[in-house]
Amino acid sequence: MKIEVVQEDITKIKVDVIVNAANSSLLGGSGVDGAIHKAGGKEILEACQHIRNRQGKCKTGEAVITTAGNLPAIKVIHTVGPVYNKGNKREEKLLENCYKNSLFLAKENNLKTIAFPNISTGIYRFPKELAAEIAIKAVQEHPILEKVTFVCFDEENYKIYLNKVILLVK
Ligand code: AR6
Repeated sequence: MKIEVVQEDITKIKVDVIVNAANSSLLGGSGVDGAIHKAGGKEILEACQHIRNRQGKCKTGEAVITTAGNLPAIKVIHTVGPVYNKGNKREEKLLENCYKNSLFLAKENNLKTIAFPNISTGIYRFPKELAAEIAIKAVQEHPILEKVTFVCFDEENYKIYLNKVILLVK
């Protein structure tokens, strides 16, 4: 499985599925969630509302899949990252679950290429370095797709990921 790192707006990435760092309401928010809903259009929100009506809120660490509306991707996986609070192990496990469950859901839907944002490292305040370690490890431990793209938005995350992924290749 190929792993790549780019600095981009995830709404512009052309892969089979992009992942959204959503909240448990699934009804949108700011940050990457806001950007995905804004660029993807109302079809994504309608699909999220449909899921809400069927199953209620999405628990932290879990993932659901919808259309990608007007985005270049085929699908969007919405996963709910943990809010970083005191840094107990549960937050780490929950973040790992976001990556793992998104990969499994992509595989189940016959999607081969996936792009992840840096889940929980914005409004949810997860330390970036630790979040990157968890993300890369989770992906490496589940090499079930053809390609994973880590889409970093801010310079700090981009540098952290570049360092870690390059170290990995060597
Ligand atoms: N493309 C890629 N990455 C982005 C983009 C973008 N267009 N915009 C921001 N990021 P955040 P969280 C990066 O706050 O911490 C929402 O309101 C950003 O630089 O979007 O998981 C939800 O509804 C950061 O590295 O998500 C939830 O309530 C990363 O995306 C809450 O925020 C995640 O930052 C989730 O918080």
